[in-house]
Parts: sequence; structure tokens; C-alpha cells
Amino acid sequence: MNVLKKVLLLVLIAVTVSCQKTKVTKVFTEKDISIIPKPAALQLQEGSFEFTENTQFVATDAAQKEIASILIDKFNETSGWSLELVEQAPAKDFVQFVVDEKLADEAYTFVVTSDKVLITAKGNAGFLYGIETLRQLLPASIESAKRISSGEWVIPNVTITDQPRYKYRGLMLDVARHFFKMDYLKKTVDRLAMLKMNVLHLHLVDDQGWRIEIKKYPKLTEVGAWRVDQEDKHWDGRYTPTADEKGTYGGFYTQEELKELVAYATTKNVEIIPEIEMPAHVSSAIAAYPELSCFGTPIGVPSGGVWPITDIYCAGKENTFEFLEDVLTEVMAIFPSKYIHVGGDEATKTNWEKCPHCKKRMQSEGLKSVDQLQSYFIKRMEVFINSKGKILIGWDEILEGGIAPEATVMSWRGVAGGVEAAKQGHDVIMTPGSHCYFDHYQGPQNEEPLAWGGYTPLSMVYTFDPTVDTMTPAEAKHVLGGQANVWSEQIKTEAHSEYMIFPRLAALSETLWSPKESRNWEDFSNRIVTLFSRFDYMGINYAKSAYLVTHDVQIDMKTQEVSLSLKNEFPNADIRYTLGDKKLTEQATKYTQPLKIDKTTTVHASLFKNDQPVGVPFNTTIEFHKAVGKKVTFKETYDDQYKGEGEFGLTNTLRGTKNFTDGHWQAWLGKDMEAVIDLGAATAIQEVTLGTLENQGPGIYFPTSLTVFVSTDGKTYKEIGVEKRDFAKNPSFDLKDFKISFEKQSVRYVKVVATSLKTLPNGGKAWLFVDEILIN
Ligand code: TNX
Repeated sequence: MNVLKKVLLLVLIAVTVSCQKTKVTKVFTEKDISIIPKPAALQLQEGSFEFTENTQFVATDAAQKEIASILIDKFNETSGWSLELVEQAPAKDFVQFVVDEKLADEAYTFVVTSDKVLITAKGNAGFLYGIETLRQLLPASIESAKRISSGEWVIPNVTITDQPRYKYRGLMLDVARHFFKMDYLKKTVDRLAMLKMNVLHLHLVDDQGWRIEIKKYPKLTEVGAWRVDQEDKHWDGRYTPTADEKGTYGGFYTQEELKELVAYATTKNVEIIPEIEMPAHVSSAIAAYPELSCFGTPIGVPSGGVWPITDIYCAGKENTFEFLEDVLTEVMAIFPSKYIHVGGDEATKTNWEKCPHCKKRMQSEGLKSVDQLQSYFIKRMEVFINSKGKILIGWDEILEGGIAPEATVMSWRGVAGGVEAAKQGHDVIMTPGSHCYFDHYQGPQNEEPLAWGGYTPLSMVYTFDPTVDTMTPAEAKHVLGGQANVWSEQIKTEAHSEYMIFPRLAALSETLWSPKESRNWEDFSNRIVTLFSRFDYMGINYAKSAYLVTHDVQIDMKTQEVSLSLKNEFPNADIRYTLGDKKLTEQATKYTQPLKIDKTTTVHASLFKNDQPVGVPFNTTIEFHKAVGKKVTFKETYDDQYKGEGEFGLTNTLRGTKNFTDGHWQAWLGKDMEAVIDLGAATAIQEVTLGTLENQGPGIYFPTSLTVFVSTDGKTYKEIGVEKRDFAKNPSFDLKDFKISFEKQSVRYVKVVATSLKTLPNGGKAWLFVDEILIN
């Protein structure tokens, strides 16, 4: 054999061996399967199915072909294959849709054997979900937009029978506070389908923008869709423009665009539910047509926060109802959805109390309160909506003053509204802030982009249950499902919106789809890691906040010893740490138990996976001081709503964040704070610091003065320092330490008095927030 021949032979052998190698069947275990939401039932069998460039998709109509194309397109991108669509099943190597009328609407069965994949369903919804399941059985790299050289598209032989727990599985996007492009809405539809979610609720109207073209009322978008650009300022720090200032920030969707979106969403089994707010959250409409308000006063489209919302539609004038019926007529021609959402939340009805038209209406209709007038308003709109064969949805405020007879309630202020509505025989969709508000923080505030407030981490979302334990079976039947809400006051970009939605939507999807019995956080937290790598390929800017390490401090009541614990959302997490200025390497100490702290200590920590740190590292300095673990007594104790960590809350080294609901703050409403700290024995001190917060939106103000007194016997005190601070308007959230230094002296008791602003500039009581009293 000459050399060339030898080489060729060797190459041939090598190719044959490597081909045979790829044919060596991969052995799958349950751990290799990480579908979210978890299918209702799955059995793993021996063997596997491998996609090749000859694999065919058997689809008999256009809709099935469209569904198959979700995967065909992916194979095309990753492998350059053009997988064939055929109408007749070949002998082997195919994926086929099989109709079974007996299955429920969105249910499907999914059977993989070594020569084929069968997806059986009643119709397109089930076929789509079968394809989405198939997609998640494939390696995450199937999501790659680039060619993968070593793509090995093998899936395990499985039998899956699957159907949703709830029929309503939604996401609300607020496109009014910030405008999002149509392209982003379509992407969101795809991502909803991937997680087997089936509703996209569009919040199309709010004070700060009207986002839907209405042909009969062109000014709604000419005027109402645009506001004076103050995007550089905090949402609550923007001035309200006058009617004659021209807006430049905003945008709207044309009817054509929305129809296209609806058609697109239909192919992904996603229903688009439009929300046209009324009677409040409509400054943008009133800016366009001032005659819609009680007094017809011209206003500008607000650029940012409006509170309370008093510029609302007049409930007395007939033209308000004419206008709304006209608007809804156009809306219903665009959206074929069964539901029309009319908002109904947060109306401050002070104008209605004064308005002659409203008064007349109340008289003629025999209404005793403005709440009843709102109820009249919504009921009247419901008659119109029902006459078009549609169902009205409203936020839970529509219960106040009497709910419209056929209405479905979206319960956002906790689940109470939903429970009450179900009691009264109404359908409900649960969206409680505690679990479903994706405008809330999902990690420690200092590490996160600015959010509206609140704290709704991934693990919290995962505990969501739309059905409340106290409901009777008949009431529980009224629970249609749940929904996440992404209010966008603080969310200006698509990347930020993605960050707030993912991965929390994955957790929500499982709570709404999978059987309750199968819910298991540890199992989910393993599966979510695979989803993360899918998100990476898909270019989704998901939050890695669940990887963050957080800390807590415990104080032993008896010994007053302080210990620091490190935590992570995931159970049995591999947390490693170093102290002082030591770098965090794989040699860092594995965290197994709380660390004793008796001096100011810097801690660096991270979650590790496969010996590598993942996510943002955690760094904190525990500022140890002489009052740590010492008893505090108050003249008047803190408010029940904000107890911090209780007894040692102000002397446990734990500092609050700008998120006033983070559990570190103790607060007083309309009162001063007067605290006495018993240091236990005469102690030399020279400085007292008070940690405080200001967030004027919800009425939290810095103290107006701080005075420190000391005593050796706890009876007679002497004043040793005072600092005053005048009230100043402040649109941002700020932390501030008030510090008083004095000549070193030996004392046992320290009295700290922080005076509160007590009364807000516009009436009402002011909050005073304190997280720590540091004594040195
Ligand atoms: C309350 S939830 C609102 C929204 C805000 C949201 C901020 C609801 C029906 N109304 O207008 O954007 O809080 O989280």
C-alpha cells in the first residue's frame, strides 16, 4: 500500500469508529430530563431517539406545519438541516402529530421510541405543547442561533401524559408606563409558549401613556401616547407637565400591528387580553380629551408617578360612556379574546364627590356613595361588554360598592378579593403582589437594578398557589388560574423587562401547570439550571439573583453571642467564604455552620457549582460595635407592620436596604422614636450613630433631629449631643447615618431620641424608619 492509500484507510477507519461512537446510545437517567413546567406524568424507558438530517415531521394541516416549524427552524440554525414536512408517516425516523378527540383541550401525550416520536392531542394547543416538551428534551444547545459543530440530537425514550392544572396561565406586560416595541411582544409570546403559558395581558392604557390606536379618537395617540421626556429622573421625581408642553417619549401600536400580534399569538396558543383602564389611570386620555373628566380642565400627560389619582373619567356625563363604548368597539374588533379587562383600580373619587354631573347621576340612580357610583360605572360597561358576547375582567376594586354580575376578578391586593369574589360565585384570576408582582425585587436590593419595591424571590414565586386553602370545592372551581404582572414604572428597556420576568416566569409556569403534588423546590432548582443555559443560548437577559448569597445574624438571648449565617435560595447550596481581604478562590472555606462574630468582620462568599463560583459574589462588612446584642427598650414601641428583627433589631449589626420592606427596618408612624440601650456595665463610649431611610413617596422621612443622652444609673440622663436636619424635598430613596460624637466617657445607659416629621407636607402621618443604633 502506498502512503496515500494508507492514510486514506486510516481516515476511513477513524471516520467509521467515530461514526460508530456517536451511535453508541446515550443512557439517560431521570436527572437528564429537566422540563419546565414539569409534566404531569413521565416514564423513562430504555433507549433513545436520534434526530438526523433525514428525520421527517408528519403534519397534516397548516397549523400543525407551523407548530413543527418551531423545531425545524432550530435544527436549521444549529445544524444546517432542512428537515422535511410530510403528510404520510414513513417507516421510521419521524415525529408525528396524531389527533385524539377524547383528550382535553391543552392536554397531550408524548411517546418516544427509538424509531419515532408521537404527539397525540385533541388539537393545536396540545401539539404545540408536545413540541415544546420535545424542545426541552433536546440539549440546551438546540436554542443556539449559531451553527453547532458537534450537535448530537438524542432524546430519551419516554412516555409523557400531560395537561395543565389551571386553564388561565398569564403574564401581564405594562406597556403604558414604558413603551415596548411590537417585536418584543412577539418574542414574549414565544417565551410564554415555551413555558406553556397561554395569556398575554396587555396593559394598554395608563396615566403616562395611551398605547392603542383608536380611529374615532385620533388624539388618544396623537396626544396621549407622548409625554415630556424625563427618563433621566426617578419615576417619582418628575414634574407633571402642563397641557401645552409637547411630549416626545412614548409610542403606540397601530390596529394593524395588534391584529398581526393576535394572529401570531394564536399560533402559539396565547390569548391576548387587552386592558383598557377605567375610570382611573387615564390621565393620558383626559390629556387628549379633557371633556372626559368631571371639570374638563386641560392637563398634560404625566411623565412619571401620579398619586393619588384624581383625574378620572366623569361618571355623570353620558359622553364618557359613549366614548368608552366606541373605544371598546374598536378594541373588540382587534382582539377576539373572550375577556376584556377594564382595570378599575385605584380611583380616588374626590372629583366625583364635587361634580354636578356625578351628583345628578347618583341621585337618579339612587346611589349612596362614590363607591357605588364606581360600581354603577363598571356594571354599565359590563352590560355593553356582555352584549358583545364577552366577559369583563377587573382588578379587585370592582368588588367595592357591588360587583358587576358576570365579572371575573383579578385579585392583586393579596388573595382576599379573589376569595370574596369566588364566594359570590365569580370567576377569579389570582395575581397577589406577594407572589406574582415581577416589578418587585428578586434579590437583596443593594445588588439589584432599581425596582418598584417589595421582595418576591424565585423561591417565593414557586410557592404560589392560586387556590386558597380556605376555599370550598365549589369556590375553588372559580379559580381560573394565575398571572404575573410586570408593572413598568422602573422598567425602561427590554433587557430590564427580561431580567424581571426570567427566571421567575418559569417558577410561575410550574405552579400553574404542574400537579400540586409534584411541586419540589430542590428538584426545580436543578432543572432551572438547564433552563438557564437555554436562556443563555436564546440571549435572554435573565436574573441570576437566586444564586446570590445572603446573610443573617442571630443573637443568643442568654450569652448575647453574635453569629452570622450565610444562605442561598437553593437547598444544600455549596457556599464558600473567606474573611478579611482574602480572595475568594476554590480554596475558600465551605460554609457549614454559623460563624461567631466578635469584632468588625468582612465576609466574602459565593455559591459554588462544580468548584467554580457562580453569580455575583457576596461581600459584606459586619460592623461590630458596643451595643451589639444589648437590650433596647422603647418609650413607644415600633409599628406592627415594621418590626425589623424584633427585640435586637437595632443592635444586631443587620443593616436595612433602600427597600423598606426588607425586614430590617423598625418604624414609627407619626411619632418620635425614643430608645434606651442598656450596655450591661459601665462602658467607655464616644460616638452614637442612627441608621435611617428616606423614601418620601410612601411617606418615609428622615428624622428632623437626633439627640443623645447618657446615664450611669438609668435614672438621671445628661444630654451630650444633638443634630438637627431641616425637612427637604427628596425624590430619590436614600440611606443616611446620623452620627453624634462626643468626649469619651464611661456610661451604662444611652438614650437616643429621633424626632419624626410626624405630619406629611400634604397631611397624613409621616413614617420614621430606623435599622440600627451603633455605639462606639
Ligand atoms: C398598583 S396592581 C397598580 C399599578 C402599579 C403597581 C406597582 C394595580 C391594579 N395597580 O398601577 O403599577 O401597583 O406595583
